[in-house]
Amino acid sequence: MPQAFFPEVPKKIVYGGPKSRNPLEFKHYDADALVGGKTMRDHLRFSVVYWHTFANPLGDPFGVGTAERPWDDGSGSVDNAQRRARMAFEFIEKLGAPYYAFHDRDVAPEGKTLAESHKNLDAVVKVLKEEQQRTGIKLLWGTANLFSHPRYAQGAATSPNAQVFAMAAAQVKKAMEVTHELGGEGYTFWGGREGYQTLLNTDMKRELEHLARFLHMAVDYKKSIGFQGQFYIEPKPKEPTKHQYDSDTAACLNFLRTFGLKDDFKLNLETNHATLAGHEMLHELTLAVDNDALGSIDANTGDPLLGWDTDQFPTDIYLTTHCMRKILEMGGFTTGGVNFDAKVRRESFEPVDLFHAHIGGMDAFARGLKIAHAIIEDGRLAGNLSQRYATWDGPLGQEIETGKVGFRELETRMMAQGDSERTPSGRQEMLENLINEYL
Ligand code: XLS
Ligand code: NI
Ligand code: NI
Repeated sequence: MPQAFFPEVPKKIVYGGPKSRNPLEFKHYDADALVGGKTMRDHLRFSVVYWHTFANPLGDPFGVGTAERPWDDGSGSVDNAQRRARMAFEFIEKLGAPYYAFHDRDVAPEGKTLAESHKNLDAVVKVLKEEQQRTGIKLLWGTANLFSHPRYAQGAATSPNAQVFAMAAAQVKKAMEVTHELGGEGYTFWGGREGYQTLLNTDMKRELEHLARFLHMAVDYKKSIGFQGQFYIEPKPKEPTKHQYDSDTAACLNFLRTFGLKDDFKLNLETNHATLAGHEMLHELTLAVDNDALGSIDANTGDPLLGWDTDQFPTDIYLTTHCMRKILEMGGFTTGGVNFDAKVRRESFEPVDLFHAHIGGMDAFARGLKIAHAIIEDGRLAGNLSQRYATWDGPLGQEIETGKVGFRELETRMMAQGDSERTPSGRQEMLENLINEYL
């Protein structure tokens, strides 16, 4: 398929180095370059999302789509979807990303019946499979869209209607099968409309139990078909519902533990969702890593002045540095990757804008990776942290941590001493400066 859809873009986006002024070259992402003995390609495992990049017309609540997508004839036909699949692979191949991700309904149109929807999906999956084989591009994860169709307006697995739950189950079953068929390394459950608008009409306890039942069914089915991919839950606090059940890392961990699902799921963390939850991405990442639950990331960013999920491409090096620092600290991705769940602005309507956006995101993460690696090698940040907790490694701290003492012993000790010593300075500004030394 030589250059059918993006004639203005070279066959391959190459690494031009930091001095390059070519918008269609990488300045920092050099796939084969080694960082700490591992290639950038393997560290970052970049993934392109089908929904925003290939299937989003760029509409907003005030206006229709603006995107010029010459490969799209607007018919919504299977034929059109197959052509879009070829285009998608031309794009990903030129970009040089090793992975992609999709929802069932991004790749193929929903039919009038479930059987027709399954058939449509199979017809496009055939093309996806061919293109994966042709290019070597792999599927990071698949998922099902359980939020666009009107039947899901009041939830899918958490619908007050058991019929809707059954439809969602059938849809996820099929989406898991095609993910398995395409060799997907994971499968994501984002809550979609699993949440509520008002508690006046909602039995929250029952809905959460249904969600858990649904996920247990998914785990059972996964085992029955021999699908080895990692399951992910993707936290998000609001939008589309006022309260989403999978609101943040802490809520997800609590849910997974309560319902005996912790061992079967990891988290797919998205920066913009962290912001909406009132957390920094670093908080979400840290909590996930601490609980052995970080699987993958949806790399994007919000706008600090806007309160919704703007899903912008990440350009902030501070953010990408923190992301990569946590990922390096956990020993790198296994099944996950840096998945660009991001869309170009409505004003950026030309196909070439899709390249600019991804090149910028990949460069921002490549720089984050190099900087994070250097900060870890430097060792001062980690050294400061262990120093700050040094008393916990001493006799008193160890007695407390190992449960050798209780309130009585501690009171006796402090009575004798009169007061505790003062904790040394937290050195926040010095540490912030340390990070900036590397930016
Ligand atoms: C929406 C979510 C969605 C998931 C996949 O906000 O980020 O795109 O990543 O369903
Ligand atoms: Ni996402
Ligand atoms: Ni999002």
